[in-house]
Amino acid sequence: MPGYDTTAPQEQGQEPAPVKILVAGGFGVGKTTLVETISEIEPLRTEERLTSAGIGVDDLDGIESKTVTTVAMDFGRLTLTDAGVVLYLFGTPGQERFWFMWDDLLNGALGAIVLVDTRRLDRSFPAVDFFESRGLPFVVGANCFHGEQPYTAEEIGAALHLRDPNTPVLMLDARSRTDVRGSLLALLDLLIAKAQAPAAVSG
Ligand SMILES: Nc1nc2c(ncn2[C@@H]2O[C@H](COP(=O)(O)OP(=O)(O)O)[C@@H](O)[C@H]2O)c(=O)[nH]1
Ligand SMILES: [Mg+2]
Repeated sequence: MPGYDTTAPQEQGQEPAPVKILVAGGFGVGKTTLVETISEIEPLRTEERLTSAGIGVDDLDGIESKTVTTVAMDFGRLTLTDAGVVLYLFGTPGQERFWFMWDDLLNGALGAIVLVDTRRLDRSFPAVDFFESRGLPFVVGANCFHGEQPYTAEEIGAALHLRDPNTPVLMLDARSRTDVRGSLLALLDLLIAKAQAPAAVSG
């Protein structure tokens, strides 16, 4: 398939373990941007131009210059050689009309990153609720849209009513490779910590 990177060295003959990660959050929080920023393959995306057909369905209130929307999902890949894993990133569709896909997307996923825009935090509540109810570990990425974030991680966590107060809340710019990589590594750390923790409390 054109665009696929076949040059990644597999030293020691050790195949990196595939890890499925979901990238979720409300409409316009930066999911497509995040997958594009970090993917080592040309990200697959299914986008359509927002048209009058989306009025009332896609709530554009306060979202500047957004003219395309992800219809189904974004897909990207990132090999983390040191960690011995290859991440498969699935950007979930933000709009409520695609909720029926979420259970399928959850299939085989080990963790998620929930992006939030603190100017419109409510748009990411459904993603938080969904992962908490399904028990999927996640980190929160607070997208700093104007280069700054007026709230602290603690304030954002409290405003999101995170069930697990130890859920990492990270400040990031979805356009920054360093930031996105850092948030994915934080998620991996969380997954490893959960895997090593003695039998987790179940609700
Ligand atoms: N300033 C800034 N703009 C961003 C950031 N992330 C995304 N954007 C912009 O916000 C808009 C929505 O992002 P998009 O990735 O399409 O959101 P999605 O609906 O969650 O996929 C786009 O115009 C992006 O260029 C960010 O971290 N900082
Ligand atoms: Mg998108």
